[in-house]
Amino acid sequence: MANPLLGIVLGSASDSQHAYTIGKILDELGIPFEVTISSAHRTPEDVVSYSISSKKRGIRAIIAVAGLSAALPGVIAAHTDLPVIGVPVASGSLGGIDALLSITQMPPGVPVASVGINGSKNAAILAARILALIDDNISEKLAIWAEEQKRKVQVSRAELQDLPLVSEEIFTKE
Ligand code: RP5
Repeated sequence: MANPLLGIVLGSASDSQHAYTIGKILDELGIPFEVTISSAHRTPEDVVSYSISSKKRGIRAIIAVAGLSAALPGVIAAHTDLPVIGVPVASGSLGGIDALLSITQMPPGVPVASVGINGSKNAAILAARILALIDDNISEKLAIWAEEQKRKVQVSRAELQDLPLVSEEIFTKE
């Protein structure tokens, strides 16, 4: 099995669904990855040691998934110069706005890229685009994947043309 190029860090086991979403896309693109759970607030030492060791172990980008005050992506970015993508999770009273602001409002010099709330699919694709810069195989798979997405939209459009329009049904009833 190939060494992982991408690290996925979840702030909690309750964020696991995002690892599945990300992992599915990475599998499709043939990108080896690893997943861990580590909390910036509950296990800060573990987050630091993971961040410091990642680059030496061959990791080339990190996706950090966290809800609520979501310090995780920022703490990781403070301890590595690898690109870090944050996924703000919709949880708690503020529905993810808290996590989105925490992840995007990093101080100058310690950047974290953020996708939208629950945007784990885009995080996977963005990470793949970063890795594609150093790996032609990933670049080719990404191009094929994008073509497939395009084809799905075109198929949906063609299928729609065969369906009766809702508005037509309404007019028929009158
Ligand atoms: C964050 O708090 C986690 O990333 C999770 O999204 C949220 C709730 O965590 P649990 O209380 O479910 O562990 O740290």
